[in-house]
Amino acid sequence: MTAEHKVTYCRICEPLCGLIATVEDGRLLALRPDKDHPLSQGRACPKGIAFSDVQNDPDRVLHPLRRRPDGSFAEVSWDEALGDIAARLRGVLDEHGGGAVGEYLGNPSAFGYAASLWSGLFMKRIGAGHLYSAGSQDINSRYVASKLLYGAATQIPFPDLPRTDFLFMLGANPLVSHGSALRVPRVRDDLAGIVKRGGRVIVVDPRRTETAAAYEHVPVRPDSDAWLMLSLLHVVFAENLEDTAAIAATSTGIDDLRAMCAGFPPEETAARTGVPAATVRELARDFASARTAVAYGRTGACLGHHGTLVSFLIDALNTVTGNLDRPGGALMSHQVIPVEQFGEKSGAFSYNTKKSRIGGFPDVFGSFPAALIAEEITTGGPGQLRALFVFAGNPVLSVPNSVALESALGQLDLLVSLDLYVNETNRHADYILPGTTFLERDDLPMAYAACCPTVFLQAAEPVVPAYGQARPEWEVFEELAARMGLSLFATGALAPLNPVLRLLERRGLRITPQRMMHALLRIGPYGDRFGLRRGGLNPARLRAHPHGIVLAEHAPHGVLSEVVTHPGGKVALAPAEIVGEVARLGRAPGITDDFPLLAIGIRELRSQNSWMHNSPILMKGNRTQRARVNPSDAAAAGLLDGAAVRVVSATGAIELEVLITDEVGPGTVAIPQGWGHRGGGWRLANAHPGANVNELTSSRPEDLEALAGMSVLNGVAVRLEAVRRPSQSPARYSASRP
Ligand SMILES: Nc1nc2c(c(=O)[nH]1)N[C@H]1C(S)=C(S)[C@@H](COP(=O)(O)OP(=O)(O)OC[C@H]3O[C@@H](n4cnc5c(=O)[nH]c(N)nc54)[C@H](O)[C@@H]3O)O[C@H]1N2
Ligand SMILES: Nc1nc2c(c(=O)[nH]1)N[C@H]1C(S)=C(S)[C@@H](COP(=O)(O)OP(=O)(O)OC[C@H]3O[C@@H](n4cnc5c(=O)[nH]c(N)nc54)[C@H](O)[C@@H]3O)O[C@H]1N2
Ligand code: SF4
Ligand SMILES: [Mo]
Repeated sequence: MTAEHKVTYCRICEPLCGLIATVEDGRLLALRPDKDHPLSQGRACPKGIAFSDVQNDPDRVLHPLRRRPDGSFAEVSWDEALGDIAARLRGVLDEHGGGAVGEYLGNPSAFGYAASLWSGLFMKRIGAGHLYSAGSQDINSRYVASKLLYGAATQIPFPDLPRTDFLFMLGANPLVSHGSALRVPRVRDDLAGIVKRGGRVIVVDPRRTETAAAYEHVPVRPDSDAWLMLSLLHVVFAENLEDTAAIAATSTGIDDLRAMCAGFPPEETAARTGVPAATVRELARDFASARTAVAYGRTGACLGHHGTLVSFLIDALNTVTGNLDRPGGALMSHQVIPVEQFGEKSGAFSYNTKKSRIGGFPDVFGSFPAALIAEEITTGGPGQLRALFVFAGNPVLSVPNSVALESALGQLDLLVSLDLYVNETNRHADYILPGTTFLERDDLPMAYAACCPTVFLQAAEPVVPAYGQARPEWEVFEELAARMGLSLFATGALAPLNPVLRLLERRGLRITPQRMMHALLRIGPYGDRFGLRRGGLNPARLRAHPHGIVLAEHAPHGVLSEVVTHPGGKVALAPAEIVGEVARLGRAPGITDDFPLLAIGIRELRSQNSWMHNSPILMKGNRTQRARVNPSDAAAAGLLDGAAVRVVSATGAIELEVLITDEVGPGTVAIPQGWGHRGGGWRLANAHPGANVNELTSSRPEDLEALAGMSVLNGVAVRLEAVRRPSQSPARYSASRP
């Protein structure tokens, strides 16, 4: 057969860049960027191209696996695996109830719609008491900030990059991450465009990152952004730089916000933030007086001790300067397929409707902090976690205090993983079920695709049939429900979709995730209303435009009063939770004599969290994980460049190679995250293990962020110790240097 070229899009990270897959006989030969993609226009990053290594990886799990008593895995049939899982789950439910069952959703689950929907229905149906996700290590603080500000957690404002004159970026490194909670596949061009138009890009970051080096860098001490943002707002108010008309029209609580900021003049916060008062004053003036300006923050804003507060203050700055919901400012996220609108209606995007058994944390979308999983497994009593599904996740590397988590997993009665690999987490599972890659399934974008300055939609068909016995993950949950005699639709969770479901029923169609999404598409703002609106979107029209359809050049503005669900459609600038959090400021542990430095994470261009280190293309060049240490701190600890360092925190210690550099300031240590491979089925990754930063981070409830239960992954107090002996522990780090 001759090779075919199939249009698709990448689902590794948020830009969803267009790709062309070369396929022969149902096998992928290669991936290349799609020149005809309206947004990415021929751009894709090394990970996207290297996904062919994952698709064709000889180490990929292609059969259901059952763990043997000796820890090795044996292939079993789907029938056997699902039969046993259903029976064992039934046993746990009969003995302990749904409160003993849980699920952890990893990051890749957010890049397909079907399985997260169906697994959610399944968990709801069995009354699962434990839902967790990568969100508590990533973005839940952002959601909670939005819940407090707008009443709608999924309303995540994003910077209108093509039109802004002033981008104030805090804790994001889009030249490497390619943007997060922001869909701009050509982010490099978008940032350059701002400066070309005569605008400015400010990057607030403890590290001189790739993005910071390319633009105006404001170095900041880790975990001090709350003080910086309060000081910026302080100056705006003290110097009467606010937009009073916009404030009056769009918000409530301005007097309380002003009072909250009064105690934080930049002269008093400079010692903590490391940002000189004059710089803060100038930034505040420049931001407020720019024709248009927008503040944007991402994981560096979300993962400190005050992640919800920092995310909140970023939006508050946009609001009080009149830059929220206007061109060139922050635009409200805008969905083509109104999944989130229905989710908000059905109550799926809840906050603080229940509390975690351990720690008493508020739920975020029904989920609790993943940092608590270990203690939820090891703590007896009603609601003890006994059966856990891990879907597209590797929490043993990604969740704080991974040593505790890894040892707790062994106590579960049932651990089931749906994944592409045997990883550090599911090597402890009873069953590993082979999931499909994004090239093997249909998709429609969800979630952060709504944070796009252009209104755009692209649908993807599978470009290759599932390899081996891999199965779409949603079918696994449907099949389990069937084997347990449960209907997924009996809970009322889909009640807001009843008209859609009835429609499918009337047509005699089985309810599948795809049919549900297509129905939502058709009744959504751009849909064809099942023929009532000429030219509207429907599945056939999407198929006719495989590169996607630009529905509007610019996302809408002036929509605040429609999307904000607070009384009068007004933004709440001083909710009690935030007032309380400001009052608590400063009680976070911070540095001590024992642990005088603060550690932060690094994302790398050729990694995707923990799961692409088995790709030969990405691992080329003898990659090494290195801790970045400032020369003064290196001298104080007696470290030599290229030698090994032991990084010690109150939770644990890791060893890795040190890179002495002034890209981090004194007092800051930066360490790449996503490493620490050992014992999974990914052989190349195991040969370049690196160290797991989450052996340093804390899972103690008192160490989590208060409002969203976020893991504190940046600003972790540590000390450095020179490792004198020659590097002898290759299981911990790779000592080789390019
Ligand atoms: N210290 C520290 N820790 C962090 C962070 C940090 O900055 N510092 N970042 C955090 C962030 S932002 C995130 S998102 C989390 C990520 O945390 P996780 O989601 O727990 O971890 P990943 O490394 O993304 O692992 C994803 C898993 O999904 C599998 N997978 C990939 N694609 C598919 C698929 O299509 N189907 C199925 N079934 N499986 C698939 C991969 O093989 C891999 O095993 O880590 C967090 N942890
Ligand atoms: N190549 C690549 N791309 C990725 C990923 C990957 O692993 N590799 N992961 C994907 C995922 S899951 C996500 S969530 C996104 C994240 O997208 P981004 O948030 O843009 O990614 P990061 O590179 O983690 O950027 C966070 C920045 O915050 C800085 N920072 C750390 N602590 C602080 C602090 O206290 N204050 C301030 N102001 N800054 C701080 C860090 O130095 C870092 O530069 O990236 C995605 N894209
Ligand atoms: S930037 Fe993200 S979405 Fe685009 S090609 Fe790279 S991995 Fe894929
Ligand atoms: Mo993430």
